[in-house]
Amino acid sequence: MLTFHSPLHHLHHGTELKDGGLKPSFESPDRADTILARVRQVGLGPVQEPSGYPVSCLIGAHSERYVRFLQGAWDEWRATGRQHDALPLVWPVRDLRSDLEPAFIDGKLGFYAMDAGSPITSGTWAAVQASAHLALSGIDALNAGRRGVFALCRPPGHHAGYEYMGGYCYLNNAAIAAQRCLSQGAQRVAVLDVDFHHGNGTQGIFYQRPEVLFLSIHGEPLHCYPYFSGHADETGAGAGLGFNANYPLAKGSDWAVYEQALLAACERIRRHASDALVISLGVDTFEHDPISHFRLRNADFLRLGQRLGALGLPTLFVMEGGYMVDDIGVNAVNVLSGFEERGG
Ligand code: SP5
Ligand code: ZN
Repeated sequence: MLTFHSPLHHLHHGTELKDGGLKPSFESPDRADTILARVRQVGLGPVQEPSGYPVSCLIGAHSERYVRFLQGAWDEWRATGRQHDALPLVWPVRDLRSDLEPAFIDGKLGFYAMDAGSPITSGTWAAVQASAHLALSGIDALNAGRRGVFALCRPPGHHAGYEYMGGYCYLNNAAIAAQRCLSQGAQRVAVLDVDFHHGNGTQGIFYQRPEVLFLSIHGEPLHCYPYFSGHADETGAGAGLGFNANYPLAKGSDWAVYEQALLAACERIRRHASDALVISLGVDTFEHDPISHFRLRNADFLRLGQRLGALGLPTLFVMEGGYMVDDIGVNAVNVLSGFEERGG
């Protein structure tokens, strides 16, 4: 399997508000380094750097003004004399105004963020842009005839919405990939999110669109981040009604429980008759993940990959979460190896 990777991810490493204090983020550069090392160790296949793309390839999944904000946020923040990572501190909840973009950076940060987990640092934009380019390059490789491609994205993307960052995510790499797939001629695309956390950003971006089927298997949202989306009754709206499927599972779910949801999701994908499949690949479903609550074991990730391979679709894997760095390489690459056994 072909892997796309960029060393530019190192430019992004920041802090998050956690347990009531500002701490180094769980989402760290050694995550991608460990996965890349494992890709090489097992000889998964060639590793390539991404192509360059214009900013216009990001629009559609995101608004122009949001992308412009991301590009300029660090300079605006620095211009006010601050040197620490930029983090939001006020949000336009419910009855506050959310129709006007604030002019001052502190207001903009809250306007374009869902949480205080996505710091903007001096290197964030360069890393975020490179991460999206990995996903775009992955789609181009599928169009050139590849059957499975791995975009080793970092920062991750699935919590980022049409106009907001959050949950360590800035640009929604999976959504940007699905959007490109459609613009290159695909009629229907499915995005299956297997990260422990609900893919709220991807869901929101495609909620009203029938050509993109979004499915997510995750910790049930009354108890698990992101708390405010991911329930089973969120099934799409307007023309997209029936093209969104959530499979929330109880804390502590193991492979036996997980596999049932996975089989249901696979069946739904078959019915959609998709031309291509994008997998939001989070491995924070691992039993020892420090921030998540499922109980998947190393070998279960192979089984997951086998099920995905059996769908027989051109498939782009986009890296999302996974915070047990010791095992992140083994678990992510197990999914990819399983895929190749059954479908490669
Ligand atoms: C891409 C992705 O997986 N994003 C996840 C973002 C989760 N952010 C909130 C984490 C809160 C964790 N609190 C756990 C405290 C453990 N001591
Ligand atoms: Zn996650």
